[in-house]
Amino acid sequence: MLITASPDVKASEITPRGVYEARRQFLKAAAALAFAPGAAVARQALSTKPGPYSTMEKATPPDLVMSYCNFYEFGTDKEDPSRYAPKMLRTRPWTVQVDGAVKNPRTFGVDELLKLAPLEDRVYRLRCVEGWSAVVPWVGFPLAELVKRVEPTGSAKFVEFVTLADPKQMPGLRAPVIDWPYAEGLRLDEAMHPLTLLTFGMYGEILPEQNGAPVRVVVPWKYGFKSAKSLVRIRFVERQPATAWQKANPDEYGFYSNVNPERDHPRWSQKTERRLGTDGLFARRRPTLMFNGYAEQVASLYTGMDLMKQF
Ligand SMILES: Nc1nc2c(c(=O)[nH]1)N[C@H]1C(S)=C(S)[C@@H](COP(=O)(O)O)O[C@H]1N2
Ligand SMILES: [Mo]
Repeated sequence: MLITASPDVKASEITPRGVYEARRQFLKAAAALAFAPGAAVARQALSTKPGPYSTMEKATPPDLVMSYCNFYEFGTDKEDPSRYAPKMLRTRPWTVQVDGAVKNPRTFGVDELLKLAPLEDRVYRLRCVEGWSAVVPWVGFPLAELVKRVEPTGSAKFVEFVTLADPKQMPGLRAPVIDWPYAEGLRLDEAMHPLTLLTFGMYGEILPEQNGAPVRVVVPWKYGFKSAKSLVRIRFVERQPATAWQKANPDEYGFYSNVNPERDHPRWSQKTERRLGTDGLFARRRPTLMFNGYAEQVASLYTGMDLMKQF
């Protein structure tokens, strides 16, 4: 089904060196984390081309990205997703319903979706509201490629992302921390921005279950929680959709959630971060950049907005 390495270009030639090394560690880490005996260890390689906007920073070791996760459907501890998702989440068959205010509503099989546009390597920073950050080589294509094909109508102003909520596969749903399903949203222009990635893999392989298999979004200039995992529906709507964390705690989590070091979370400062793997658990923290370092690309989306109020 999935294609292996492209014949003409070697990964080592197109990928920052640190990322290439991290890729080689990926299979080893996948094997170490495979929990149930007989669980699929080898992950499928994805054929990619280098994408624009990649940071040249060193990629976070994949075993950390795969084991220190937020995916509340599998529990609230950072280790819960890697403990439960690989053996509980079934990622095939899988469909994603794309509907709402569009001319061509459609339900895609995930393998069909994956072939909609050429896959790219995008090395992005991810910044979690809890203060940690990571550098991850994601594999996907701009969400705009999908948006163009379904043709939003004039009344489409926002995009809602709805993720799987199946109590049979997701033990975390027993806890009412979130009004399940986990849902997120973007303004249409944010969804169309070339940085917004519909993501199928990381480190050159298909996504591990705990990182949002089989398909998630990655929005690198916003806090990690905007990047919804294990999508089942993408809906175009007229009004700003309610989002999971905003519903749970509107004083702490706004709709925009742009990384903004000037705007403190009510319970902590957001001025600094700790890079997973590189900085060590108790090392000095590094300054957080406005829009997570992507200001040059995205600041113009927010001209005229007060980002302290619309956080
Ligand atoms: N469905 C779903 N998506 C989710 C979450 C979640 O709990 N459920 N957590 C979010 C948060 S808070 C973060 S920081 C990122 C973490 O992605 P990663 O574990 O792949 O690094 O996923 C986001 N997407
Ligand atoms: Mo997060």
